[in-house]
Amino acid sequence: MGIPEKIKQIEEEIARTQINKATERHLGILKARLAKLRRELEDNQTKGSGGGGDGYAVRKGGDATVVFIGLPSVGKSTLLNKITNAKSKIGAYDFTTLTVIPGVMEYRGAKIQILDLPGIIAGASQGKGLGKRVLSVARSADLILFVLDVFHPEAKTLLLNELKEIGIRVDEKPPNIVIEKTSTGGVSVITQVPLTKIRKDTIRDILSVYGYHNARVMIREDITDEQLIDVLLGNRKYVPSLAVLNKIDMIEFENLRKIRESLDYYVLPISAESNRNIDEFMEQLYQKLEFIRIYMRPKGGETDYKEPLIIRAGSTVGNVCDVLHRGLREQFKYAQVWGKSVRFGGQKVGLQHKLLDEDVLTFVSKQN
Ligand SMILES: Nc1nc2c(ncn2[C@@H]2O[C@H](COP(=O)(O)OP(=O)(O)OP(=O)(O)O)[C@@H](O)[C@H]2O)c(=O)[nH]1
Ligand SMILES: [Mg+2]
Repeated sequence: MGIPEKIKQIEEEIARTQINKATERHLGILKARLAKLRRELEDNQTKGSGGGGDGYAVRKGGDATVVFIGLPSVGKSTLLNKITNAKSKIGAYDFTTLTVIPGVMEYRGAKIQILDLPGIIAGASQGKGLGKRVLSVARSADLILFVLDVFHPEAKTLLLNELKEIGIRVDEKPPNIVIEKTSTGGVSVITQVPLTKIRKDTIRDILSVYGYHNARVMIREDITDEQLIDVLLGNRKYVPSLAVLNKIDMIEFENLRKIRESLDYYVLPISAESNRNIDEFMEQLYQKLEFIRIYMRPKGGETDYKEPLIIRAGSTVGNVCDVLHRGLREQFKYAQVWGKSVRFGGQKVGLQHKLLDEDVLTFVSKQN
């Protein structure tokens, strides 16, 4: 039996099996096997096409990358053209955009790369429409923007599922699990919180599907079997998101209120065509990307407050080195920082030091 047939067999068995206490453990094993087979299939496919078959080639640029995901004709290209210098084709028919169209949104000193994609339809992750290649562009995104319209505000659920199928976890954190292989002793599971969604024997079963027969597993949060499988597969991407509801010019305010009430997720109402809420949209995009501004001060010189360096929150002095130029790390002796991240102005810090918004930074290299 080939891999696709095995996958089909397990999928059918899962569909047939009722979920209850008695079948829980068996289902866990089935899910683990299914995920493993799917990855094998994927690996074979990418090998067959020379390894480059996964995704359109787009070089990341700017200070962050945002990817537009939405059904066809919801106004993705209209929105891209509104906020960037790009001229993506707009049409009153589905699949107007056929490839990745990049644009750059300049906002508050940040250059945000925006990628407009072809529309996504149900089954895209299995290759429908322009499918998998389109979705996989989102793997490299710093933020996914769900573009919904007033006619299909519920589409986010479908889009989330398609992304999930290709290994993208939206608005989730990587599960807090550490797995260490050991040479003997079987699988020991150490939990720091009570587990309510998975049993310890299921954990052992799933691990054994992935060839772990001796291991120490440290679990620091209440996880599901799917989350454990994600960790074992190791190729999941965790990407935050924002959602807009476009074409609000086409409905009455009362209707808009009802739509928003019916959704269990937040949407920012906009109209790309009639320019409504676009400023607020750009602001929310910027906020969601969590940038911080760093002012550089040359040693013994004046701070440059005019052109701050824009980096993502959580960045270290070492990250700034990498952004500025290669070789800076090798030359690095120490840095001095003034601002919120230090206890006193001019404090000496190392490469691991985490910077905060509006810090002033001076590099001292080995030569001086
Ligand atoms: N009324 C109204 N129409 C809009 C709005 N935004 C886009 N449109 C129209 O919706 C249609 C589709 O717009 P596109 O920007 O091409 O949509 P898309 O999501 O890029 O579509 P695909 O590339 O096919 O996936 C066009 O006729 C646009 O003029 C809006 O805010 N209000
Ligand atoms: Mg388009």
